[in-house]
Amino acid sequence: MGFIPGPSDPFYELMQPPPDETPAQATARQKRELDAQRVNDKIDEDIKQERARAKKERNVIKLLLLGQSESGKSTTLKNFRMRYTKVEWDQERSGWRSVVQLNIVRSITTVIRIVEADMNGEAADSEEEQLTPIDTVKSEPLKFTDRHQLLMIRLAPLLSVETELKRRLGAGAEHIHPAPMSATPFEVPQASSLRRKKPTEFSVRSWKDILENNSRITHSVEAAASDVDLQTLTIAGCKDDMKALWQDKAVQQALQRRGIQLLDTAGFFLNDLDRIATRDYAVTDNDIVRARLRTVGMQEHRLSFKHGPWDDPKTGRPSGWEWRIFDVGGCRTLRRAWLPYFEGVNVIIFLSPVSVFDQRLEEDSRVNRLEDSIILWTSICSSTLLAKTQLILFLNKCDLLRRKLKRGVRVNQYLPSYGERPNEVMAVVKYLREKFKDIQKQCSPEHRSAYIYPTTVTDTEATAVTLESVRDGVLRENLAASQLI
Ligand SMILES: Nc1nc2c(ncn2[C@@H]2O[C@H](COP(=O)(O)OP(=O)(O)OP(=O)(O)O)[C@@H](O)[C@H]2O)c(=O)[nH]1
Ligand SMILES: [Mg+2]
Repeated sequence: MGFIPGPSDPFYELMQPPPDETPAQATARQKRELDAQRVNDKIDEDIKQERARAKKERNVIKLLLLGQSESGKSTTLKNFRMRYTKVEWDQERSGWRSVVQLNIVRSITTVIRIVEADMNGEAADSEEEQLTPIDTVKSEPLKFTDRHQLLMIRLAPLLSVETELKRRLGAGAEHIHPAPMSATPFEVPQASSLRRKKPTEFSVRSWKDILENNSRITHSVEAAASDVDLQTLTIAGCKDDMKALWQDKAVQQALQRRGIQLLDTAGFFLNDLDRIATRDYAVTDNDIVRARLRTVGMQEHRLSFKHGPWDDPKTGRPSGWEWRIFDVGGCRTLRRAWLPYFEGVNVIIFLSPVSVFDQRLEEDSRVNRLEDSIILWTSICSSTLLAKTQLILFLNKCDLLRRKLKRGVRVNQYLPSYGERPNEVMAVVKYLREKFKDIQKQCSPEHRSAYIYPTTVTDTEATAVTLESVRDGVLRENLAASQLI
């Protein structure tokens, strides 16, 4: 309702119609006034809605997970979900079975590819992205026998298993094998058809969707036939041969001389074959956290925390916080897609793996992974769009750093600025912590503090403690910010 001045008000005169107004002019004036009133009402309504939205959104925290590919973004998201959305987590559990199985098959095909390359005398160069020089057993001929050949022929059915698992997992599957879909797992293709260049990694647009589908399929198959699916049967049937190949001395040597540390690669489960390559394999929390499924799309997950700072105006009860966590693909070609999510983001957790100082990017083998991570961090800290965003840094994969240093890899060989500092985990983490902190201080457009955690996000117990601390820190900062609204 607009302001209507009375006769004593100075505006009263101004608001009176002209004394010589004709009836047509009066109608036109009234229409004009009505239109103006409608516009006013619309503006008032918009303002009201914007205020209500801002008030509602006071309880929403937008958190973006960033970092290069394989830095551990999705694994961090899994930790959040395992801890704070247990019901959904359990619902998706059976869907992860195919992912773990696919990870196993992928590891075995990698082993076979290496062995066959060695049998054929192919050069042992640039197989993997490791920069670690290939030294020790370079010139010794490896002793591969008919037994190895036989093992590989017996493992050939895994080819069809891989195709079928990818088909089941759905969109994004890269059909790198020429094996026809109709081939049953028991038809034995030539072992040499397993030989090929390093395959592109299987990826999906959103693992949330495919897991929902996949767990439905798994459930319905189980319910309908109360039987085990063909892929699980084939994998179980190949268990002993997979173990024999993986544990073989000549195979281990072949991997070693190509600088391949399969144990440290994403989605490694070959040491768990006894438990996983079985008909009744039950997926554990730890398996889910370790399973590798590359992200190419954006995934949004929502968590709610019961206790928020505001009372719900309807019930009078405290209304909780809602966290919207966005997980994106970290591969170089996908990074342009990050930009739209910078708008209004409250928190960024940036993951930088500390164990990658001797590795190159898979998507560009000229670029050192640690260097790439530092460049990314610098641009995030410098972004004016993110000037008010709280930055949290996870110096991740501390366990892999420990293993690498134990193997005798020297940091200063790849990072000359590391100098003569001790070649130990604590010292490396401290050095990198200072480096990232300095960049953050120098490049941030506004003053902000750095929250830095050394992490191993596959260690769910330790990560739970970190997440509690992150949660409290984020809530504290955002409470202060939202009180200003
Ligand atoms: N050993 C070890 N493995 C880790 C750690 N963090 C992540 N991983 C593993 O590394 C692999 C890659 O992790 P993801 O979380 O999928 O990486 P991402 O950053 O989401 O990668 P993209 O989706 O390609 O951007 C997975 O198999 C994880 O289990 C860690 O701290 N230690
Ligand atoms: Mg991911």
